[in-house]
Amino acid sequence: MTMKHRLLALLLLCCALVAGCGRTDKAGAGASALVVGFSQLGSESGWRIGNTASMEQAAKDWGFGLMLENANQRQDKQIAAIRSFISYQVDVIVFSPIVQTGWDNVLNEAKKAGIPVILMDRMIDTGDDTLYTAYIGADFLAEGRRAGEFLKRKADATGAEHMNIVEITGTEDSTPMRDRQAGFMEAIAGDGRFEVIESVSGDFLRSKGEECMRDLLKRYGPEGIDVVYSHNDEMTLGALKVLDEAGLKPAEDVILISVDGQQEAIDALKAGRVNCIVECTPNLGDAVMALVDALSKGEAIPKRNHPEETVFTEFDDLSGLAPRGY
Ligand code: GYE
Repeated sequence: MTMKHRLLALLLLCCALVAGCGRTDKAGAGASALVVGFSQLGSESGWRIGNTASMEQAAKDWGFGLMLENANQRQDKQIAAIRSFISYQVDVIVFSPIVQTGWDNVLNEAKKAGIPVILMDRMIDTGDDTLYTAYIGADFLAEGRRAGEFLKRKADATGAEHMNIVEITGTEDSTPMRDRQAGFMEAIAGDGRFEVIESVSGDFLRSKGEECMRDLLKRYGPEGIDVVYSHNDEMTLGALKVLDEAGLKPAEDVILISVDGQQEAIDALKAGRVNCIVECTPNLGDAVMALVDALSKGEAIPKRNHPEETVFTEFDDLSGLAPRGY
């Protein structure tokens, strides 16, 4: 960290402390100077931006100071952010690990410093479960299964005998990528109607989703792809652009299954341009801060916490759906 960064961080911390003082927090405990260090992994999607906003709002609502660092998709930056939270002795560290591996060292440092760690949104691979206090995030396996279940329902409805599926995956080695894939494969396993002809990584980015779709279409031709299963809405929106340009009718010529439920994709579903969106909620902030609050009072908290999620499909009446907010 440069001197300038250090001063800025100190200033942010002071603001956080001042903001925390004199405010009645949600739990009614009165003045609170609790500081949460939050390492966000990036701003790659509408989901991620919504998630950051949810954390900021919840910190305000609970009267906690929030030191927020955005790693712009780099694991080394996340590790550096966690180290800075340790040296500032924040009360709790919350972070959203970009990939599953490579966290043991820095988490051991947090443990030695006695700072509890909450994993938010994504999990880590570790042989030592004591390196984090709790995980809060979606059940990505269940999300993948929901995507597969929809496809079976769709195939039943159309009477299709064979479907060529291409999968556009999220960031390699990330929890949602691994488990959305595994859950989907599990749901369609043993059903001879389905063949996954290729999986390519679109890194959860709209631009890469577009690139992947262009390349897949070039290689398999418009007749060669029946289904696109995309691990998030941003990549789906990128793929939609390519299908439009190729003169194909999205959701008719090619079945589109997506994950997240951000407003732009829901609008596309309502317009008949996407077939199914598995919900993944970014609104985790309030539940995270409730865990922080419980920890600060010395209460035991559950190790795994999943929000409730649903699925939106072309078979549903979505006219009453509230604005998504992300
Ligand atoms: O689905 C995607 C984002 O980890 C659940 O990351 C999150 C995923 C989300 O970039 O849009």
